[in-house]
Amino acid sequence: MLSNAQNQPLFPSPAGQMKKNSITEDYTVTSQVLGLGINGKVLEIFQKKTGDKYALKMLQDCVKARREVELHWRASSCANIVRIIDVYENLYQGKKCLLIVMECMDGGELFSRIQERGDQAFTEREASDIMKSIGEAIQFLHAINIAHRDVKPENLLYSSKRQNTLLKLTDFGFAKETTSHNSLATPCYTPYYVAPEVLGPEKYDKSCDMWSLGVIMYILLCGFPPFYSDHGLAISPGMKRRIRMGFYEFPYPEWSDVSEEAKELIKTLLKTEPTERMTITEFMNHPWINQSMEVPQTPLHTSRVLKEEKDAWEDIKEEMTSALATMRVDYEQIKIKTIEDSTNPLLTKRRKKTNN
Ligand code: I85
Repeated sequence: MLSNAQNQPLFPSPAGQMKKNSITEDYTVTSQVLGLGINGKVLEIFQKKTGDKYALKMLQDCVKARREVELHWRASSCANIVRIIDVYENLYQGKKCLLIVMECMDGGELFSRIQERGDQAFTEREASDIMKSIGEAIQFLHAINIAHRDVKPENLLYSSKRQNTLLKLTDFGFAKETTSHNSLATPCYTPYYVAPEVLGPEKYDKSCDMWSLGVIMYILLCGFPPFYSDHGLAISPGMKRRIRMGFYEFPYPEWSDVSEEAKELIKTLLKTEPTERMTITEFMNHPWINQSMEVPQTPLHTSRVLKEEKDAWEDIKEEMTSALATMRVDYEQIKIKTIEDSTNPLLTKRRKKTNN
């Protein structure tokens, strides 16, 4: 079969097969809402055969929903990504729906866990372990050329299996394939001569995930985000400016005892210029990540700050959501710019041809 450099088929068939029978034959669907996403709610359901609990995400069938299912399905074999069990294509209230059955993550969101901790302080080494788990998910995705583009606190959920609690990434609603199929599949040019900009600006989409890693790592180490708005508006002009200019600090007293290594790592993740930002491979090879046993067990202020700032948390989450939305749009525009500004000979030749 034809395949690209990553050995993925060029005409991918869905990673799994959608079921056409009614979901209610196999599962008891409850009205218990586990979470509310922007494009659908997540309900608690039980498999009839086993009585086991699962999570159900309901989406109205459309191109976007199909892309979400397809990309999530491909990513589903990663241990740090919420696993898809089944997908149903059903008619619900006269509308075609895609019903995603997922493993049920019943350990709650990442920062709720840290906030609810007792006296035992959350440490820098624990933060390193958490960042490694999230990194594993991103590494898996980037290796198969998927950018998640919505890595944020509410999409990081814990499973609460007695022995091994695992942190997993969910929601592929904004995920994007970073390889343009047509460029390699269409035999217009010998691949050796293809300029990087012709293959598409995959760097920008992936770098969005790296920025998210930087923000999450920052919050893990102190309990508040690096950028926040001045008047509690979801995203203010001032906040946008600070993000663009890369203005943030490591204030006293929360950051006083945090290692320089951790601060340096954050700085390379929060670089304003997306092309300068660290890649996932560099991140996973960084000593603060891959030698977490050497990371100091310094007690952090995180748990206390999260408790004290409980009321601000909803706003903080909203701010990260809008910052990511802005970034996705901005990177889309960089893409157009780089192609237009390109002086690559192949493109110039093409332009001359089309102008004639
Ligand atoms: N289990 N973003 C916030 C949830 N198991 N959750 C969100 N997009 C998704 C909800 C709104 C994420 O794709 C979401 C998606 C998928 C899930 C999901 C998947 C699997 C869960 C939107 C829970 C849960 C279950 C039991 C208990 C608890 C949580 O959310 C808790 F511990 F919190 F009480």
